[in-house]
Amino acid sequence: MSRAFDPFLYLVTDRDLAGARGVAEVVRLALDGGVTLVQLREKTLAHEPFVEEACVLRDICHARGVPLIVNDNIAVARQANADGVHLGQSDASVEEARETLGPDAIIGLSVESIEQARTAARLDIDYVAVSPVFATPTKTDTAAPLGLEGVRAIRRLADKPLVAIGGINTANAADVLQAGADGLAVISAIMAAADPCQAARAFRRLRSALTDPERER
Ligand code: TZP
Ligand code: MG
Repeated sequence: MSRAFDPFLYLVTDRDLAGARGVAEVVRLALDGGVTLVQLREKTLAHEPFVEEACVLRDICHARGVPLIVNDNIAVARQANADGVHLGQSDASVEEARETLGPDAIIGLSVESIEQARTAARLDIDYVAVSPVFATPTKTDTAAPLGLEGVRAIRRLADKPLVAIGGINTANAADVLQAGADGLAVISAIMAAADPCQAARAFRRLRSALTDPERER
C-alpha cells in the first residue's frame, strides 16, 4: 500500500478492552463500521506473536483497503509488511523508521507539547498525533492534556495531517474536528463498545453531518 491514507477514524487496538472477542474480531467489526486507519498497539506481547498478530490484522485491513500501522515497533512493522509505524517521543527515531521502512511507509509521531509540535514540523513524518487532548483512563501516564486550545495551537504550526488522541468520543468529536484535527484516534470508544461496528458508524455519521449537514438530520 502507498502512503495515501485517510486519518479520519483511526482505531488504536487494546487487547484488554477487546476481551474474549479478540483484537482481530473487534477490528473486523470496526472496519465494517467505517474505521479508516488501524494501529496495532501491543505493550507486552513477545516479538513472534506480535508479528503474527500484525500479519493477521494486515490482511483484515487490506481486504478493506485500510492501512495498518504498528505502534512503537519498527521491526514488527517491517516483518509484517505493515503500512507504517507510530512513534512516541521516547521511541525509536523518525529517521530510523524511515530508513528501515522506506519512503512509502506511513510514519506518525505523537507530540505532547507545542514545542514538540514545532520540532515535528521539520521531520519526515506523515501525520502528527496530539497526545493527549483530554485525560483518559485508558492511558494515565500521559503528559498534561493539551485540550482544544492545544489542538488549535498545533494546527497553526502543523502542515501535516493532525490526529487527536485521548478521551475522544462522539460527544466531543465535533469540537475536536472544529479545533482543526483531521482525524480522531480512539481506543475505548470503539474497542470497549458492545457493538464496535455501531460505535464506528456513530463517528462516521458525525463526519457526514459536519461535511454535509443536509444529509444527516
Ligand atoms: N496516547 C495518548 S492518550 C491514549 C494514548 C494511547 C489513550 C487513548 O485512549 P482512549 O480510550 O481513546 O481515551
Ligand atoms: Mg510509543
